[in-house]
Amino acid sequence: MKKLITAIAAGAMIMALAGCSSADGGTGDTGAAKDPSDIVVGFAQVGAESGWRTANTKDIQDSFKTAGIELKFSDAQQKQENQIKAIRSYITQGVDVIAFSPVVETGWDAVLKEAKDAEIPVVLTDRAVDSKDDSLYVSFLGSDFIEEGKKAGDWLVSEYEGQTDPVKIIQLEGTTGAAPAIDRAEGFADVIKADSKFEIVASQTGDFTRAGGKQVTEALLKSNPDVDVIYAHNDDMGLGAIEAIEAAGLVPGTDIKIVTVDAVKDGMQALADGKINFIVECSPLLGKQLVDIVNQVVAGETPEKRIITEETTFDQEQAIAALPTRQY
Ligand code: GZL
Repeated sequence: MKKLITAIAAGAMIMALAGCSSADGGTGDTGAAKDPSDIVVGFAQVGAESGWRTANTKDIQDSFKTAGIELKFSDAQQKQENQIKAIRSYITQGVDVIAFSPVVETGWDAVLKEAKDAEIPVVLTDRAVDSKDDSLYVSFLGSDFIEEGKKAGDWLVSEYEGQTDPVKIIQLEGTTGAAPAIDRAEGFADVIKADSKFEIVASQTGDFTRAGGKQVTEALLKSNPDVDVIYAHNDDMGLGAIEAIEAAGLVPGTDIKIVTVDAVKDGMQALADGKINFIVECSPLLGKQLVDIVNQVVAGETPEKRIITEETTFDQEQAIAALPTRQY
């Protein structure tokens, strides 16, 4: 009898030791960092609509290559249904993490719920979603677009300090429904409303493209020939506006001042040439930070919920100085 009790006790001891020997109590998930070569990430990009987007894509692809992490990549050509399709495909493939830049703010809850049910963490990069349920994504990495709009407004206020005559503004909006378009308009309006001389006489989307900026400016110049300023939500639409202003026989940067957002090389060159007057930077270089977030998530750690990128502003002198070493 004594031997039997000893044997049972020894067996129980062995079972107990086996249970606590693995950090996870035997579930297999130790929470230890996975080898980068075993990690697979699915990235659903907006498209290739602007110089900013091209730089953003390159930086993300280069960063994951350097990290030795497999990146599955899709270009949605600025269509939400294509991004949703890509996310569903990543869920089916069972990737470790999904990351994407939502082309517009709304309409994501269903597919993000599917990712959550599949226990695949989602990271938002660049643009945000308006979902009420922030458990649907682990982190947002990108700029504060309202702040960017405010910086553009602050420049305009300082540029027209002391003037009492009306200042007529055309606003070239980004993609309708996109977080940067909504927020850059909000931040800009918040600042200029302090002085009634500023008036946005027309505001229309150019969809963040150079062609869109040119087309909309051509039309709006016809109906607003005495406009003073163009506020474009990105450099590419500002560069399109330059083409339209010159085609109308006017001098961009002089007859009509232009303030834009992004600070990509082509925009900075136009600023150095005096065709754009001020640029608010919006950094596309999110790749390294996204890799860090992926490594944290895969290791079972919790990244910060909102990570705002560092960025500045440029006037003509600063653009001339920055151009030679500009990365994008
Ligand atoms: C901003 C990004 C915007 C850029 C545009 O973070 O989403 O989209 O400002 C790009 O150039 O098309």
